[in-house]
Amino acid sequence: MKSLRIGIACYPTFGGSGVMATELGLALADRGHEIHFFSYARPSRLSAYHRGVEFHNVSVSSYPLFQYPPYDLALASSMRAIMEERSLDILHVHYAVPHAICAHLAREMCSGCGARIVTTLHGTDITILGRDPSYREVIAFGLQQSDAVVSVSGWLEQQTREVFGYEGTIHVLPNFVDAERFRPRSNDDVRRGLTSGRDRQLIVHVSNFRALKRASETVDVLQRLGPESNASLVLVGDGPDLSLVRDHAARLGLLDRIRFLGEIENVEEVVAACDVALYPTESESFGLAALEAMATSVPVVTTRVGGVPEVVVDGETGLLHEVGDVDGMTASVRTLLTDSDLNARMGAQGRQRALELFSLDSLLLRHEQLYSSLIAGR
Ligand code: GMT
Repeated sequence: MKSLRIGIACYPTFGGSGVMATELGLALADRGHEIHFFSYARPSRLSAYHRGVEFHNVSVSSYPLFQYPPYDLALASSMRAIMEERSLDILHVHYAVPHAICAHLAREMCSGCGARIVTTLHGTDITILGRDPSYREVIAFGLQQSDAVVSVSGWLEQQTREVFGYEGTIHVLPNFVDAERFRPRSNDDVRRGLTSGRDRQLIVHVSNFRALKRASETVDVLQRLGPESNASLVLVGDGPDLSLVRDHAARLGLLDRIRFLGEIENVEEVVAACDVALYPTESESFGLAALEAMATSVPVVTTRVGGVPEVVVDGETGLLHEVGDVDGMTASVRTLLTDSDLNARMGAQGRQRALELFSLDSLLLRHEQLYSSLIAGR
């Protein structure tokens, strides 16, 4: 297809929406498109120079009258400037708040700019902020002004219809995974490091440690596995609840069986060195971390919430439980740590599913098709 000029706005953090936006932009650049990222800091997966990619750092000036410096206005101004200067074809924003409304404002301010606006909904922009009276109407307006609305799961599409009574088309383009990067590896070195050379099995949890991830329950599972288990817990990422998790582990006397790795760039190597991935989450529109574990052939124990069952098939690529069912999750983790045949079978089926339904290549193509159809209808 013809090379396009595409603007992408996202959050720069380790959260799934920023990761998806960045990976998509980098892959589009590799296909020959010109990509412009907008955010208040360099996205975490955009650390190196990448051909065809420019990053526009949105800085917000302070002023004595501003109790809350208006990031959204600064973002809209930056988008408008690049939209005009580079004649952007597409402005693809990830996470509705405030990005969708900024994109609309940018286009309104730019005379003669014909960029098509794509808004990808990621989860709490609909399920939490969409119900908040402070944001509800502005999100609804942002959706109406978008030329295409994308949701990362069928469940989130339904939520969007329920919360907003939205009747327009919603394109379900799920999260994807780079299956070359997230692949099974014989990671003896990493594994030896994580186990301090001892014979231990590894449970991994990767998250942004917000309350809804219920990360403390990973520690509860470790405790309930009991002293007879040789399992250790590997916690990857950072966020508001991490210190609570650490305190909880200290109270239970489990600190020596937990590795706190923080935010790291080579998540894929760590996940591939582990035996089971554990996600006790209470809300998830998709569950990118579960998909990444599946791609590395690591079976997933998680909850039956939101879009998770569209990703993890119960009894096939992992085991699903009700939120808060710590005993159930403990039993599933124990099974997957002791039954190596089952572990290998579920792991292989997980990778197979990731390749068949959620590969970077197929999702890249589907995004290109969406962009083409919008440009054709211009
Ligand atoms: O919606 C959020 O809470 C933030 C967002 C993020 O940036 O991490 O997470 C959502 O988007 C991810 C990427 O599409 C999904 O994999 C997560 O399931 C989703 N989180 C929630 O719905 C809580």
